[in-house]
Amino acid sequence: MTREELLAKVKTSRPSVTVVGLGGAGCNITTWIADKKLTGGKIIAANTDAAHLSTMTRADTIMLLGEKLCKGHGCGGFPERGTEAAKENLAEIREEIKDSNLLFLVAGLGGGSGTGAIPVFAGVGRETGALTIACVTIPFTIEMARREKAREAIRSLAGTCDSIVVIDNSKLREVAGNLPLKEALAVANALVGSFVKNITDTITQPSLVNLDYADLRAVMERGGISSIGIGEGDGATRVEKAVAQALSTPLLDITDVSTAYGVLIHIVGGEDMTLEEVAVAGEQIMDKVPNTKRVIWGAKVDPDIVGRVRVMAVLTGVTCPFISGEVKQKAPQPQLPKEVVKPLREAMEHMARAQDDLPRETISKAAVFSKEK
Ligand SMILES: Nc1nc2c(ncn2[C@@H]2O[C@H](COP(=O)(O)OP(=O)(O)OP(=O)(O)O)[C@@H](O)[C@H]2O)c(=O)[nH]1
Ligand SMILES: [Mg+2]
Repeated sequence: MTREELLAKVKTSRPSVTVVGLGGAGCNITTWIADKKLTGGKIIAANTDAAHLSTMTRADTIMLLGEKLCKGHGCGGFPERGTEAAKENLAEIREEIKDSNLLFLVAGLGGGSGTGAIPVFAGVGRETGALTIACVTIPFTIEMARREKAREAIRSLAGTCDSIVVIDNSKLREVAGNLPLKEALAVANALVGSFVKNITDTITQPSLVNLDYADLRAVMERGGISSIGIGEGDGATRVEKAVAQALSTPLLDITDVSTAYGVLIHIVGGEDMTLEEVAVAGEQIMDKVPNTKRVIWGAKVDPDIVGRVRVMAVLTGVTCPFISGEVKQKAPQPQLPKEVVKPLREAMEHMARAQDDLPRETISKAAVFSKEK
Protein backbone atom coordinates (compact mmCIF):
# COMPACT_ATOMS: atom_id res chain seq x y z
CA MET A 1 0.00 0.00 0.00
CA THR A 2 1.42 3.41 -0.87
CA ARG A 3 1.37 6.27 1.57
CA GLU A 4 -1.24 8.03 -0.60
CA GLU A 5 -3.46 4.96 -0.53
CA LEU A 6 -3.08 4.75 3.21
CA LEU A 7 -4.00 8.40 3.67
CA ALA A 8 -7.05 7.91 1.46
CA LYS A 9 -7.98 4.93 3.60
CA VAL A 10 -7.64 6.96 6.80
CA LYS A 11 -9.94 9.56 5.32
CA THR A 12 -12.66 7.14 4.31
CA SER A 13 -12.45 5.07 7.48
CA ARG A 14 -12.89 8.05 9.75
CA PRO A 15 -16.15 7.69 11.63
CA SER A 16 -18.96 9.87 10.43
CA VAL A 17 -20.46 11.78 13.34
CA THR A 18 -23.84 13.48 13.42
CA VAL A 19 -25.04 15.63 16.30
CA VAL A 20 -28.77 16.31 16.39
CA GLY A 21 -30.17 19.04 18.64
CA LEU A 22 -33.85 18.44 19.38
CA GLY A 23 -36.31 21.02 20.68
CA GLY A 24 -35.35 24.41 22.11
CA ALA A 25 -32.72 23.27 24.61
CA GLY A 26 -31.21 20.66 22.25
CA CYS A 27 -30.85 23.25 19.50
CA ASN A 28 -29.27 25.76 21.91
CA ILE A 29 -26.72 23.15 22.95
CA THR A 30 -25.77 22.52 19.32
CA THR A 31 -25.16 26.24 18.90
CA TRP A 32 -22.75 26.04 21.84
CA ILE A 33 -21.01 23.12 20.12
CA ALA A 34 -20.84 24.89 16.76
CA ASP A 35 -19.41 28.01 18.41
CA LYS A 36 -16.57 25.91 19.76
CA LYS A 37 -15.91 24.52 16.27
CA LEU A 38 -16.82 20.87 16.11
CA THR A 39 -14.26 19.08 13.98
CA GLY A 40 -15.34 16.14 11.88
CA GLY A 41 -19.06 16.08 12.62
CA LYS A 42 -22.21 17.53 11.15
CA ILE A 43 -24.83 19.35 13.18
CA ILE A 44 -28.58 19.13 12.64
CA ALA A 45 -30.96 21.44 14.51
CA ALA A 46 -34.50 20.03 14.65
CA ASN A 47 -37.52 21.64 16.26
CA THR A 48 -41.24 22.09 15.73
CA ASP A 49 -40.85 25.76 16.59
CA ALA A 50 -40.07 27.65 13.37
CA ALA A 51 -39.19 30.92 15.09
CA HIS A 52 -36.61 29.27 17.34
CA LEU A 53 -35.27 27.21 14.46
CA SER A 54 -34.74 30.34 12.40
CA THR A 55 -32.12 31.44 14.94
CA MET A 56 -30.09 28.26 14.42
CA THR A 57 -27.65 29.84 12.00
CA ARG A 58 -24.69 27.67 13.02
CA ALA A 59 -26.24 24.27 12.19
CA ASP A 60 -25.31 22.47 8.96
CA THR A 61 -28.92 21.35 8.49
CA ILE A 62 -32.13 22.65 9.99
CA MET A 63 -35.22 20.48 10.14
CA LEU A 64 -38.68 21.83 10.88
CA LEU A 65 -40.47 18.90 12.49
CA GLY A 66 -44.19 18.24 12.05
CA GLU A 67 -44.99 21.17 9.82
CA LYS A 68 -48.51 19.84 9.17
CA LEU A 69 -49.29 19.04 12.79
CA CYS A 70 -47.63 21.93 14.60
CA LYS A 71 -47.60 24.58 11.88
CA GLY A 72 -44.29 25.87 13.15
CA HIS A 73 -45.65 26.71 16.59
CA GLY A 74 -43.95 24.18 18.90
CA CYS A 75 -45.57 21.41 20.93
CA GLY A 76 -46.61 23.33 24.03
CA GLY A 77 -45.02 20.79 26.34
CA PHE A 78 -46.79 17.68 24.95
CA PRO A 79 -44.29 14.93 24.09
CA GLU A 80 -46.94 12.90 22.18
CA ARG A 81 -47.17 15.79 19.75
CA GLY A 82 -43.39 15.86 19.46
CA THR A 83 -43.41 12.17 18.55
CA GLU A 84 -46.14 12.59 15.92
CA ALA A 85 -44.36 15.65 14.56
CA ALA A 86 -41.06 13.80 14.13
CA LYS A 87 -42.83 10.91 12.40
CA GLU A 88 -43.92 13.36 9.69
CA ASN A 89 -40.22 13.82 8.90
CA LEU A 90 -39.19 10.15 9.02
CA ALA A 91 -37.98 9.99 5.42
CA GLU A 92 -35.88 13.12 5.87
CA ILE A 93 -34.46 11.87 9.18
CA ARG A 94 -33.45 8.56 7.58
CA GLU A 95 -31.80 10.37 4.70
CA GLU A 96 -29.86 12.72 6.98
CA ILE A 97 -28.44 10.11 9.32
CA LYS A 98 -28.10 7.07 7.11
CA ASP A 99 -24.31 7.34 6.81
CA SER A 100 -23.55 8.14 10.43
CA ASN A 101 -21.53 5.74 12.57
CA LEU A 102 -21.92 7.84 15.66
CA LEU A 103 -25.13 9.67 16.41
CA PHE A 104 -25.51 12.08 19.31
CA LEU A 105 -29.10 13.05 20.15
CA VAL A 106 -29.16 16.11 22.35
CA ALA A 107 -32.23 17.43 24.18
CA GLY A 108 -33.43 19.08 27.36
CA LEU A 109 -36.10 16.62 28.46
CA GLY A 110 -39.40 17.83 29.87
CA GLY A 111 -40.88 19.80 26.97
CA GLY A 112 -42.82 18.52 23.96
CA SER A 113 -40.57 18.69 20.92
CA GLY A 114 -37.25 17.34 22.19
CA THR A 115 -38.78 14.78 24.55
CA GLY A 116 -41.22 13.49 21.95
CA ALA A 117 -38.88 13.51 18.95
CA ILE A 118 -35.82 11.90 20.54
CA PRO A 119 -37.21 8.32 20.54
CA VAL A 120 -38.08 8.64 16.84
CA PHE A 121 -34.51 9.69 15.98
CA ALA A 122 -33.15 6.96 18.26
CA GLY A 123 -35.26 4.40 16.41
CA VAL A 124 -33.71 5.47 13.11
CA GLY A 125 -30.24 5.33 14.67
CA ARG A 126 -30.91 1.77 15.76
CA GLU A 127 -32.20 0.87 12.26
CA THR A 128 -29.04 2.16 10.61
CA GLY A 129 -26.69 0.55 13.14
CA ALA A 130 -25.13 3.84 14.31
CA LEU A 131 -23.72 3.96 17.82
CA THR A 132 -26.53 6.07 19.24
CA ILE A 133 -25.88 8.19 22.32
CA ALA A 134 -28.62 10.36 23.80
CA CYS A 135 -27.32 13.30 25.85
CA VAL A 136 -30.15 14.75 27.87
CA THR A 137 -30.91 16.91 30.85
CA ILE A 138 -33.60 16.29 33.47
CA PRO A 139 -35.57 19.43 34.38
CA PHE A 140 -35.09 21.26 37.67
CA THR A 141 -37.03 20.05 40.70
CA ILE A 142 -39.28 23.09 40.45
CA GLU A 143 -40.41 21.88 37.02
CA MET A 144 -42.32 19.06 38.75
CA ALA A 145 -44.59 17.68 36.01
CA ARG A 146 -41.81 18.02 33.49
CA ARG A 147 -39.56 15.75 35.54
CA GLU A 148 -42.15 13.00 35.29
CA LYS A 149 -42.20 13.32 31.49
CA ALA A 150 -38.43 13.19 31.46
CA ARG A 151 -38.45 9.97 33.48
CA GLU A 152 -40.81 8.30 31.03
CA ALA A 153 -38.75 9.49 28.09
CA ILE A 154 -35.52 8.06 29.53
CA ARG A 155 -37.18 4.72 30.20
CA SER A 156 -38.41 4.55 26.64
CA LEU A 157 -35.00 5.55 25.25
CA ALA A 158 -33.36 2.71 27.13
CA GLY A 159 -34.65 0.26 24.53
CA THR A 160 -33.31 2.09 21.49
CA CYS A 161 -30.22 4.07 22.43
CA ASP A 162 -26.85 2.52 23.20
CA SER A 163 -26.17 4.97 25.99
CA ILE A 164 -28.16 7.74 27.59
CA VAL A 165 -25.94 10.32 29.22
CA VAL A 166 -28.09 12.09 31.78
CA ILE A 167 -27.45 15.33 33.61
CA ASP A 168 -29.89 16.29 36.31
CA ASN A 169 -30.26 20.07 36.29
CA SER A 170 -31.09 20.03 40.01
CA LYS A 171 -27.98 18.06 40.86
CA LEU A 172 -25.95 20.41 38.74
CA ARG A 173 -27.14 23.34 40.79
CA GLU A 174 -26.39 21.45 43.98
CA VAL A 175 -22.86 20.58 42.94
CA ALA A 176 -22.06 23.99 41.53
CA GLY A 177 -23.23 25.87 44.60
CA ASN A 178 -26.83 26.82 43.86
CA LEU A 179 -26.36 28.65 40.63
CA PRO A 180 -29.15 30.95 39.47
CA LEU A 181 -31.40 29.15 36.98
CA LYS A 182 -30.22 30.97 33.92
CA GLU A 183 -26.58 30.32 34.68
CA ALA A 184 -27.34 26.71 35.48
CA LEU A 185 -28.87 26.30 32.01
CA ALA A 186 -25.77 27.82 30.45
CA VAL A 187 -23.58 25.41 32.43
CA ALA A 188 -25.80 22.52 31.33
CA ASN A 189 -25.31 23.61 27.72
CA ALA A 190 -21.55 23.68 28.25
CA LEU A 191 -21.52 20.29 29.97
CA VAL A 192 -23.56 18.42 27.41
CA GLY A 193 -21.79 20.33 24.66
CA SER A 194 -18.30 19.57 25.89
CA PHE A 195 -19.13 15.89 26.35
CA VAL A 196 -20.19 15.66 22.70
CA LYS A 197 -17.30 17.78 21.49
CA ASN A 198 -14.63 16.01 23.56
CA ILE A 199 -15.64 12.65 22.18
CA THR A 200 -16.11 13.78 18.61
CA ASP A 201 -12.81 15.62 18.44
CA THR A 202 -10.93 12.79 20.08
CA ILE A 203 -12.11 10.13 17.69
CA THR A 204 -12.12 12.17 14.47
CA GLN A 205 -8.84 14.06 14.65
CA PRO A 206 -6.26 11.77 13.09
CA SER A 207 -3.37 13.79 14.46
CA LEU A 208 -4.32 12.85 18.00
CA VAL A 209 -3.35 9.35 18.94
CA ASN A 210 -6.37 9.01 21.07
CA LEU A 211 -9.54 7.12 21.74
CA ASP A 212 -10.78 5.57 18.56
CA TYR A 213 -14.26 4.64 17.47
CA ALA A 214 -13.82 1.00 18.46
CA ASP A 215 -12.77 2.01 22.00
CA LEU A 216 -15.77 4.24 22.30
CA ARG A 217 -18.08 1.58 20.97
CA ALA A 218 -16.71 -0.92 23.50
CA VAL A 219 -17.72 1.32 26.38
CA MET A 220 -20.88 2.99 25.12
CA GLU A 221 -22.57 0.25 23.07
CA ARG A 222 -25.55 -1.06 25.05
CA GLY A 223 -24.12 1.03 27.89
CA GLY A 224 -27.51 2.03 29.36
CA ILE A 225 -27.75 5.04 31.63
CA SER A 226 -24.55 7.03 32.03
CA SER A 227 -23.60 9.85 34.33
CA ILE A 228 -20.95 12.54 34.02
CA GLY A 229 -18.69 13.96 36.72
CA ILE A 230 -16.22 16.81 36.56
CA GLY A 231 -13.10 17.22 38.65
CA GLU A 232 -10.14 19.45 38.97
CA GLY A 233 -6.92 19.25 40.95
CA ASP A 234 -3.60 20.91 41.62
CA GLY A 235 -0.44 20.08 43.54
CA ALA A 236 1.54 16.86 43.57
CA THR A 237 -1.49 14.56 43.46
CA ARG A 238 -3.58 16.70 41.14
CA VAL A 239 -4.62 13.94 38.73
CA GLU A 240 -5.70 11.66 41.55
CA LYS A 241 -7.62 14.50 43.19
CA ALA A 242 -9.37 15.45 39.97
CA VAL A 243 -10.30 11.87 39.12
CA ALA A 244 -11.54 11.17 42.66
CA GLN A 245 -13.70 14.24 42.58
CA ALA A 246 -15.10 13.53 39.12
CA LEU A 247 -16.08 10.03 40.23
CA SER A 248 -17.56 11.17 43.52
CA THR A 249 -19.77 13.99 42.24
CA PRO A 250 -21.76 12.60 39.32
CA LEU A 251 -24.30 15.05 37.90
CA LEU A 252 -26.99 12.43 38.21
CA ASP A 253 -27.62 10.71 41.54
CA ILE A 254 -26.63 7.11 41.06
CA THR A 255 -27.22 4.13 43.30
CA ASP A 256 -23.66 2.85 43.49
CA VAL A 257 -20.67 4.25 41.64
CA SER A 258 -18.70 1.06 42.17
CA THR A 259 -21.06 -0.97 39.99
CA ALA A 260 -20.61 1.08 36.82
CA TYR A 261 -20.11 -1.09 33.76
CA GLY A 262 -17.70 1.17 31.90
CA VAL A 263 -15.73 4.32 32.51
CA LEU A 264 -14.51 6.89 30.05
CA ILE A 265 -12.11 9.50 31.35
CA HIS A 266 -10.97 12.61 29.54
CA ILE A 267 -8.07 14.52 31.10
CA VAL A 268 -6.78 17.95 30.11
CA GLY A 269 -3.61 19.27 31.69
CA GLY A 270 -0.75 21.66 31.04
CA GLU A 271 2.57 20.85 29.41
CA ASP A 272 3.88 19.76 32.77
CA MET A 273 1.46 16.83 32.97
CA THR A 274 3.37 13.56 32.80
CA LEU A 275 2.39 10.21 31.39
CA GLU A 276 3.11 8.66 34.75
CA GLU A 277 0.51 10.86 36.43
CA VAL A 278 -2.04 9.78 33.87
CA ALA A 279 -1.18 6.11 34.32
CA VAL A 280 -1.49 6.39 38.11
CA ALA A 281 -4.93 7.92 37.65
CA GLY A 282 -5.93 4.87 35.63
CA GLU A 283 -5.01 2.55 38.48
CA GLN A 284 -6.97 4.72 40.86
CA ILE A 285 -10.07 4.50 38.71
CA MET A 286 -9.85 0.72 38.72
CA ASP A 287 -9.82 0.82 42.53
CA LYS A 288 -12.81 3.10 42.83
CA VAL A 289 -14.93 1.31 40.28
CA PRO A 290 -14.00 -2.29 41.00
CA ASN A 291 -16.72 -3.95 38.94
CA THR A 292 -15.97 -2.03 35.82
CA LYS A 293 -15.47 -4.16 32.77
CA ARG A 294 -13.97 -1.49 30.59
CA VAL A 295 -12.00 1.66 31.22
CA ILE A 296 -10.78 3.96 28.48
CA TRP A 297 -9.11 7.25 28.92
CA GLY A 298 -7.40 9.94 26.97
CA ALA A 299 -5.21 12.82 28.03
CA LYS A 300 -4.67 16.02 26.22
CA VAL A 301 -2.17 18.83 26.70
CA ASP A 302 -3.32 22.42 26.77
CA PRO A 303 -0.45 24.89 27.08
CA ASP A 304 -2.81 27.44 28.66
CA ILE A 305 -3.18 25.45 31.86
CA VAL A 306 -0.41 25.67 34.36
CA GLY A 307 -0.14 23.37 37.33
CA ARG A 308 -3.71 22.05 37.21
CA VAL A 309 -5.61 19.25 35.53
CA ARG A 310 -9.28 18.90 34.68
CA VAL A 311 -11.12 15.66 34.24
CA MET A 312 -14.45 14.59 32.80
CA ALA A 313 -15.51 11.09 33.89
CA VAL A 314 -18.38 9.25 32.22
CA LEU A 315 -19.75 6.21 34.06
CA THR A 316 -21.85 3.89 31.93
CA GLY A 317 -24.34 1.22 32.96
CA VAL A 318 -25.30 2.86 36.24
CA THR A 319 -28.62 2.61 38.03
CA CYS A 320 -30.20 5.74 39.34
CA PRO A 321 -33.03 6.25 41.81
CA PHE A 322 -34.74 8.91 39.70
CA ILE A 323 -35.23 6.62 36.74
CA SER A 324 -35.94 3.39 38.60
CA GLY A 325 -38.51 5.30 40.66
CA GLU A 326 -37.01 4.40 44.04
CA VAL A 327 -37.59 6.93 46.76
CA LYS A 328 -34.39 8.85 46.87
CA GLN A 329 -32.70 8.74 50.20
CA LYS A 330 -31.21 12.11 50.61
CA ALA A 331 -27.56 11.31 50.99
CA PRO A 332 -25.56 13.91 52.86
CA GLN A 333 -24.14 16.25 50.30
CA PRO A 334 -20.39 15.76 50.14
CA GLN A 335 -18.67 18.85 51.34
CA LEU A 336 -16.91 20.06 48.25
CA PRO A 337 -13.84 22.18 48.72
CA LYS A 338 -14.35 25.83 47.82
CA GLU A 339 -11.85 25.67 45.03
CA VAL A 340 -14.04 23.01 43.41
CA VAL A 341 -17.44 24.64 43.70
CA LYS A 342 -16.32 27.92 42.31
CA PRO A 343 -14.51 26.80 39.21
CA LEU A 344 -17.03 24.26 37.94
CA ARG A 345 -18.11 26.72 35.32
CA GLU A 346 -14.55 27.75 34.65
CA ALA A 347 -13.64 24.12 34.26
CA MET A 348 -16.39 23.70 31.68
CA GLU A 349 -15.33 26.71 29.74
CA HIS A 350 -11.80 25.56 29.97
CA MET A 351 -12.58 22.08 28.68
CA ALA A 352 -14.27 23.68 25.75
CA ARG A 353 -11.29 25.89 25.05
CA ALA A 354 -8.95 22.98 25.44
CA GLN A 355 -10.57 21.32 22.46
CA ASP A 356 -9.62 24.10 20.09
CA ASP A 357 -6.93 23.15 17.66
CA LEU A 358 -3.62 22.65 19.39
CA PRO A 359 -0.24 23.22 17.84
CA ARG A 360 1.41 20.04 16.59
CA GLU A 361 4.21 19.98 19.11
CA THR A 362 1.74 19.77 21.96
CA ILE A 363 -0.23 17.07 20.21
CA SER A 364 2.75 14.76 20.28
CA LYS A 365 2.52 14.84 24.06
CA ALA A 366 -1.09 13.74 24.08
CA ALA A 367 -1.41 10.23 25.31
CA VAL A 368 -4.07 7.63 25.34
CA PHE A 369 -4.47 4.33 27.02
CA SER A 370 -7.10 1.76 26.49
CA LYS A 371 -7.61 -1.01 28.92
CA GLU A 372 -9.96 -3.89 29.16
CA LYS A 373 -10.33 -6.14 32.14
N1 LIG B 1 -29.52 23.19 28.89
C1 LIG B 1 -30.60 23.87 28.58
N2 LIG B 1 -31.78 23.46 29.05
C2 LIG B 1 -32.88 24.17 28.74
C3 LIG B 1 -32.83 25.34 27.94
N3 LIG B 1 -34.10 25.80 27.81
C4 LIG B 1 -34.89 24.94 28.49
N4 LIG B 1 -34.17 23.95 29.06
C5 LIG B 1 -34.62 22.77 29.80
O1 LIG B 1 -35.15 21.87 28.82
C6 LIG B 1 -36.51 21.52 29.12
C7 LIG B 1 -37.28 21.45 27.82
O2 LIG B 1 -37.43 22.74 27.28
P1 LIG B 1 -37.40 23.04 25.71
O3 LIG B 1 -36.21 22.43 25.08
O4 LIG B 1 -37.59 24.49 25.56
O5 LIG B 1 -38.70 22.25 25.21
P2 LIG B 1 -38.99 21.74 23.72
O6 LIG B 1 -38.36 20.42 23.51
O7 LIG B 1 -38.66 22.83 22.76
O8 LIG B 1 -40.57 21.48 23.77
P3 LIG B 1 -41.80 22.42 23.38
O9 LIG B 1 -41.32 23.85 23.49
O10 LIG B 1 -42.84 22.04 24.36
O11 LIG B 1 -42.17 22.07 22.00
C8 LIG B 1 -36.96 22.59 30.10
O12 LIG B 1 -37.90 22.05 30.96
C9 LIG B 1 -35.70 22.99 30.82
O13 LIG B 1 -35.44 22.11 31.90
C10 LIG B 1 -31.56 25.76 27.45
O14 LIG B 1 -31.40 26.74 26.74
N5 LIG B 1 -30.49 24.99 27.81
MG1 LIG C 1 -39.76 24.63 22.31
